[in-house]
Amino acid sequence: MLPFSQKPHSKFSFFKLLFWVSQLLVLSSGFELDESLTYIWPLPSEFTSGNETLAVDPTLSLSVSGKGGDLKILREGFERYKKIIFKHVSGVSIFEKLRGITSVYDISELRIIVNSDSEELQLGVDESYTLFVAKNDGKSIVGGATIEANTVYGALRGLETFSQLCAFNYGTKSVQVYKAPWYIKDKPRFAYRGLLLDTSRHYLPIDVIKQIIESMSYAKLNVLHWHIIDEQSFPLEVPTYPNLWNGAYTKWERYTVEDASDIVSFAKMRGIHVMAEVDVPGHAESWGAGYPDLWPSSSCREPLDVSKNFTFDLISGILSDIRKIFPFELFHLGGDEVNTGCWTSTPHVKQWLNDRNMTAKDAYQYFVLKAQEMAISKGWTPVNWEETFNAFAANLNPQTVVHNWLGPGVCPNAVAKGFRCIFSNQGVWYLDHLDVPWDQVYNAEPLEGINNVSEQNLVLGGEVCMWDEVADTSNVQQTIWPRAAAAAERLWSKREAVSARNITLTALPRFLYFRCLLNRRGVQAAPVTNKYARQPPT
Ligand code: CP6
Repeated sequence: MLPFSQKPHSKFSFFKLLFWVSQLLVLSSGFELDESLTYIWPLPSEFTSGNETLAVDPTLSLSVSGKGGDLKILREGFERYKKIIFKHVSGVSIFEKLRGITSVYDISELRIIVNSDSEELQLGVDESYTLFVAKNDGKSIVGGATIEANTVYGALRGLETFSQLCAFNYGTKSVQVYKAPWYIKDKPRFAYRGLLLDTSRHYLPIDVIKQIIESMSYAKLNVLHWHIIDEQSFPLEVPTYPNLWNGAYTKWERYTVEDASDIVSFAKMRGIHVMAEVDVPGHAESWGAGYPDLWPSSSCREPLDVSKNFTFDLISGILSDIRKIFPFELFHLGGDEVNTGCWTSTPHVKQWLNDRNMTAKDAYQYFVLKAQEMAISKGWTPVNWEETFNAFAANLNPQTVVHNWLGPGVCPNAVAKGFRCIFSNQGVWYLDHLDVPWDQVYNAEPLEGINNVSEQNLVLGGEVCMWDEVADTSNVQQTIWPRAAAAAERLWSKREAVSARNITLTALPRFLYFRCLLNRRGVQAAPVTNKYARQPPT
């Protein structure tokens, strides 16, 4: 007797039966994750879910309404997310096979309502949204998927969340939403959720910066702090001072004005601000490659020469040129790690200080305040590393945003004095510190030590820092991810939700899932190294 499969024209095939039984098993088992958890990263502020599984049509269409419904940012955002959601759909799914017999998809349309037609992207822009995903029973109007947001940027956050609900089922070869119906009402905890990228220690090509921006949007990070230039290289074109980018490593490792503008508009399409940094007066040795007069002397090349008018003319020229590139209201003027010993040991600078009866510290303050005035006169709000606050808080312009890095202490002091603050404690949020495990990143709390609500409101948020001495194109994404995502949830989600006692149970499985999501989307996120998170001290 021939085995089943070799029987000619057999109607009944054992293997066909096996196939359909396996499909049934796949459909019924569906979920291998802990169903008590919500696999959305960062966790939304309010949500409810159910226990239905819905199938999403790979020809998903967009229907828009509201004043902002026709914005390009929304339409392009939808197309991007459609590619992400259906990335792994190829060949014929079980639903495709059934199509024609009956309407097999539960969700064929995504409705997006955007109330405002403003594309203005400034700090504190409304990023809230609601997302509703339910079975369309054909009668009621609530079925299907609906995002409602006040701004197009809220809609983008809603699209990200929707894309995370859409899981590819490798059994049915289709995209499904588990645990429907979903009702999500979400908004960020902090307005400023940053990532610093340093392009001076290693040059990063434009497309790599774009990939990083794209991946930031997956974690709902919203500020790229672009530390463009530093002592090692000056890769940016400044038309008014065309020799400055002689300080680039090579002429290939440079950003034209057009490149920089391209990055800013790419980020804007994803609801991401770009805050540029021109770090003065320290960290500026590379400026002198084009204009050696900026160096106090050839043996002592930074900080920039405080005694020359040329130094300030040049800074003013840089700021005027790049004001056209960077519309974000915050602008970073650095001010960290200033070795004033170079000034006092250089005769002509020493003379200049003596003539004015100034100490080296006075000169540091003079320099920082002068740079601040320039930034303010060009319509920017200045941000400075915390050393400026630590050295002369009383004289710092009250608009200044203090950027913490030297340990956890400065934000409580800064907000008590009425300054706004950004948290970046190097012990936990410096990504170049490869030995810091994910749970320490996760447990870092920007409002630690700040109990008064009006003072808490002065903390704009926080930022993880990717100093690139240790990274270039070959490993930058692996170094940023997944740990930047731990900070991203801390900055987006409610404090109660991220402060659970046992994050091994509440956050780790979700974090592992998000890391895998990054990998599926083509982001080379590194493994989570300590899966067995330590608990916060009792
Ligand atoms: N470059 C600049 C850096 C750092 C800072 N500013 C830095 C300092 C210490 C560590 C990591 C980075 N490389 N411009 C400090 C704000 Cl551990």
